[in-house]
Amino acid sequence: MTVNHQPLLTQADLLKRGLADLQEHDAELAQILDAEVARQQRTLSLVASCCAVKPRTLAASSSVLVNVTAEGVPGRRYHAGCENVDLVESLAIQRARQLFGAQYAGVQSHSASSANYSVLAALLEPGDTLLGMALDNGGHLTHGSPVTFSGTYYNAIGYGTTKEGLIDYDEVRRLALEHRPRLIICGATAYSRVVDFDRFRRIADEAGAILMADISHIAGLVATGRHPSPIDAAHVTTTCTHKQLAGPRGGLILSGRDANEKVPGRDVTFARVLELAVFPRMQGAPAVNMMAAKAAALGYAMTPEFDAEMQRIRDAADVMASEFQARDYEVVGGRSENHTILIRLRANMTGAIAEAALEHCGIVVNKNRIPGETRSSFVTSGLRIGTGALAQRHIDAQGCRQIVDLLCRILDQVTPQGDNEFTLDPALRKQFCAEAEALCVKYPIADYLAN
Ligand code: DSN
Repeated sequence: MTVNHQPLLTQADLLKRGLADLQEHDAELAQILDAEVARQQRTLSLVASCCAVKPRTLAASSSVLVNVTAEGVPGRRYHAGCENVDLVESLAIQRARQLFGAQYAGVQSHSASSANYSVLAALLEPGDTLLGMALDNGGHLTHGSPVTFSGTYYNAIGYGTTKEGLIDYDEVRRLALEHRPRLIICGATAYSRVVDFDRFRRIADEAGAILMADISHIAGLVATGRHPSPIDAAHVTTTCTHKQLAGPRGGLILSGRDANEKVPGRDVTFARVLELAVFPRMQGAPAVNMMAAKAAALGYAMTPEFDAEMQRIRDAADVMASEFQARDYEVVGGRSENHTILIRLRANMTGAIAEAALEHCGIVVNKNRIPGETRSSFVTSGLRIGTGALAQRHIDAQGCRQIVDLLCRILDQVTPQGDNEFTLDPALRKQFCAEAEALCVKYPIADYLAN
């Protein structure tokens, strides 16, 4: 029998065909996706948890690996047909270990929240005590908030910040010795100063607790040495891959010097517990295409270009914090030592109004609660500003000053009507939009996306 061999399709063929098919057969969806591409180029994102993925990462996340079911880990799968999947996952693991200097890396978690869930579920029994940073003070939902598993399955105790907005390490120690938590979480989503991981470890050791660090917001600064690393200080470190690492939506679980130590009270190492924590305990088959995208992002994170981007994040945060202070805004914590600037808004301005008014003018920020907060998390009295996406636009000091100036001028012209409503002269709004768009043109994201 003669077999008529068709040329095999390549990844590039499929991606090109997919884009063309989407335009031709699903114009409704294609238009929404194109509108989002335009929005991301035409608005200034100051969202602390956002940045843009490189096209190579986007392509890897759209790869045919999405078709493969691959429960298990490289070399030990419950499914056949995994030879390329094994290579992809091994590459992502190797790059994660290298980038962070970790002995153990797990790359299957669908997000940092699910990574946190996996770690807690594997190391704690329901009802055990957990000590984490309170959400109101800059922690994360999964660090003990009662609206998540972490605050309902466990006896969650929250630590906070001083009135100046700094982590109150004395309070952390006092609470740790009083409540003897099985696990302490350090790391934050709205905290602009360095986290002293070594001090947390000393407190954890004194209290007989396991230490978990969640570096989702600062992973790029940690990877490039611009923030102390928790990898050897904490027993376990988690991070998402989609903030500073510019990767896909996903999570990593890492461990350093404790990886091959036994979990206190158990005859099993941290590395083995962490591996089983994700599959089969928490997840089934991993999103293999996302593991490929993680590998792509981690590869980029080892380049001089990424290193320079992380320096721009720091430089921009310093300039912007000073500019806000020069305009008499309080910067919570006194200054920024990472990518975040948390500002206290003026008395009658709420975070909800500021966020909405700025978005109307082409600037995207987050409302955020601040120390001593009296308003709800839907209203708030603060704004959280991040410099990650600006760094990808190759922002310089002059651009940072112009953005703070524009942002403050907009807020000065907004008249709040209660907690959520406001008025802003339409002519002024049009002018502000034009200024924001001009800054997007002056600092285009296209150069970052060029390769
Ligand atoms: N953790 C949330 C944030 O910091 O914005 C979402 O990633």
